[in-house]
Amino acid sequence: MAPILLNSMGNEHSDYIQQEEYVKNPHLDSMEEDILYHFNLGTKTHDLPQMFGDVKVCNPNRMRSFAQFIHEELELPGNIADIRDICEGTDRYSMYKVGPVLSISHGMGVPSISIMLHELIKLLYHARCRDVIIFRIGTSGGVGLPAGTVVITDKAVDSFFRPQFEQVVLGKVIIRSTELDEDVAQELLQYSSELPDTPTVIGNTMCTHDFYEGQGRLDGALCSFSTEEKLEYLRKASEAGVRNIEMESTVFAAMCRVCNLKAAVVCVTLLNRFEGDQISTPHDVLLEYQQRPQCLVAHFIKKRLGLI
Ligand code: R2B
Ligand code: URA
Repeated sequence: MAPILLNSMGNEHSDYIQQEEYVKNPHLDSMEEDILYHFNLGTKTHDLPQMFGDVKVCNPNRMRSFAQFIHEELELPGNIADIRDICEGTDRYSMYKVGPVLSISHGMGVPSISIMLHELIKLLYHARCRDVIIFRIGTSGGVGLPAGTVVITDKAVDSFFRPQFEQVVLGKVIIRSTELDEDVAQELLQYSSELPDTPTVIGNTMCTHDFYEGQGRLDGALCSFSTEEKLEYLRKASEAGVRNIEMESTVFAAMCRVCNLKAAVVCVTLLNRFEGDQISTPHDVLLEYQQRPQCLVAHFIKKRLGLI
C-alpha cells in the first residue's frame, strides 16, 4: 500500500504520514498483531481482507433482521438461515455480512458505540476497504414530530445543542465536530419520497447520556424538574433545530468525521416528547416504525449498487 498524506478535513494528525485513510493512529503501524477484542477477531487469527475486503456499507444496529432483509432486497444467492453471527464467540456485539453490507450491533449509549467504532474502523483498515458509507439506523424520541417520522440527522448536537462531541483524553477535553455527510443526507431525503409510509425530515439530533433525566423525562426513578421545565427545555431544543433525541449520534458523527468515513444517522421517532415520555405504542406498530429507517437505507444501497 502506498502511503498517503491525509487531508486536513477533520484530521487531528495531519502532520504525519498514515498508511491508510480510515484510522488515525500512528501506533497501529508498529503493532505486530491487532486483536479486535470485542469482536473476537484479530489480524493474526483471521484473514480480514478476505473476510471483509469487499465491504462498502456498514450499518450498526438491528443487525440480524437487517442483514436478512438486505439479503432479500439485494437478491443475493444462498439461504438467509445460513447468515451467521461473525462475533458469535463474544456476547458484546453481533456482526453479519451479506454481500458488501456489514451490519453490527452497537448497544446503548456513547461508550458502547464508541468501543464498537474503534474496532470497526480498524477492521476496515486491516481489510483495506475503500469508499465505505456507514449508517446508524435506530429509534429516537421526536421533538414536535408525530411518532413514526424518520429523521435524517443534519448535525448531531449535545445536551447544550452544540454540534460537538467532548472526549476526555489523558485528563484533557478534546472537542470534535459532529457534522455528517450532507450529500448522503440529501440523497436519503430524496429517496424517502419514493417509499410508501415513510414521512421523513432532515433535522438536528440531540444525543444524551441518559434515557430518563438526560432526555427530560418525568418518568424515571429520579426526576429533579417540573413538567413546565421539561417542556421549556424541549421548546429550546426545537428552536435550536433539534427534531429527535437519541443516545449515540454525537460520538458516531465525530469518529466517522475524523476518520474520513462518509456517515449518516437515520432514526425513526417512537413518540412525540411534547406529548409524553412513556413508549406506549403497541409493539407491532413499533416494529413497523423500526423498519422505516431500514427500508430507506436498503433503498439507498440498492440505488448506489445500481440495482434499481
Ligand atoms: C435509542 O434508543 C435507545 C434507548 O432506548 C438508545 O440506544 C437510542 O439511541
Ligand atoms: N430512544 C431514545 O433515546 N429516546 C426515546 O425517546 C426513544 C428512543
